[in-house]
Amino acid sequence: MITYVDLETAKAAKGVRIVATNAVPSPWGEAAKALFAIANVPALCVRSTRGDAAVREWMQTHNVPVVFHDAEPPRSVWSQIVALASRLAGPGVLLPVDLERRVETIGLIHEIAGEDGLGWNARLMMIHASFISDGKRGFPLPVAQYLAAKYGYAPELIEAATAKAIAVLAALAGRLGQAAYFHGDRPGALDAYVATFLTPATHLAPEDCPNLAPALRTAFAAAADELSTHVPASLLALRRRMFEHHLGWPIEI
Ligand SMILES: N[C@@H](CCC(=O)N[C@@H](CS)C(=O)NCC(=O)O)C(=O)O
Repeated sequence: MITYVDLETAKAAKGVRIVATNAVPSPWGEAAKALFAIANVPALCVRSTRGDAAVREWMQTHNVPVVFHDAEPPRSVWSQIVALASRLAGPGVLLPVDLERRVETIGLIHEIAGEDGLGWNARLMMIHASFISDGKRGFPLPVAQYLAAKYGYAPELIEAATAKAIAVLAALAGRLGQAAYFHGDRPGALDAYVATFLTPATHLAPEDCPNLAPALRTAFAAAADELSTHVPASLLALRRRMFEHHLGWPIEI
């Protein structure tokens, strides 16, 4: 269960504390919340805004999510967060116990959440949409400029970025096949990442995520314009299953 708290409450608490943005259903942050939710590991969540110096100081890094556990150093990379959640969840809950299947699972999550993965390339597409429309589509221009400098934007990369995003979607559908979840009858880490990283690839109605900042709604819409027709039906069904049965709907940020 995810409980939203203020910064001081989170800092004073033990256990799992997540810092995540409240501006958008950022896939990285939503996936982190989803991991602890489906593992039934209680987690507190602090909503961060970009200019919040106190949260920034606690996070010790430049982007979100950040996950704290007891007095351990903060974790800010998806692989660290998955490893922590998996340890707290117990063997076989979030990641397969079998080594080869675990390697495959982590590899697929890397293709979703890692550098040059689905989320990374969808972000490049949202930045690009902004630049070629003078900020009318995609991110608001200042946000696009800020993100472009941080996350490897170059206009000549967009064609390949789009193709890579589509290839990851196809590979995931191939791996899922007809199954309800990637590893059987219960969701694991890969299901959490697929469900949450599909959010920018599918058109969101305002009521699907009421707190999504209106200026950023166009950003997600730009990625969905390019990707939504390439999301296989089986992945959309998995996403629906995850939100309906495990994560809650509408999306709370
Ligand atoms: N470090 C993260 C990646 C997180 C990430 O890309 N966060 C973006 C998602 S919104 C972010 O915080 N962007 C805003 C910023 O960079 O200020 C991971 O490896 O899991």
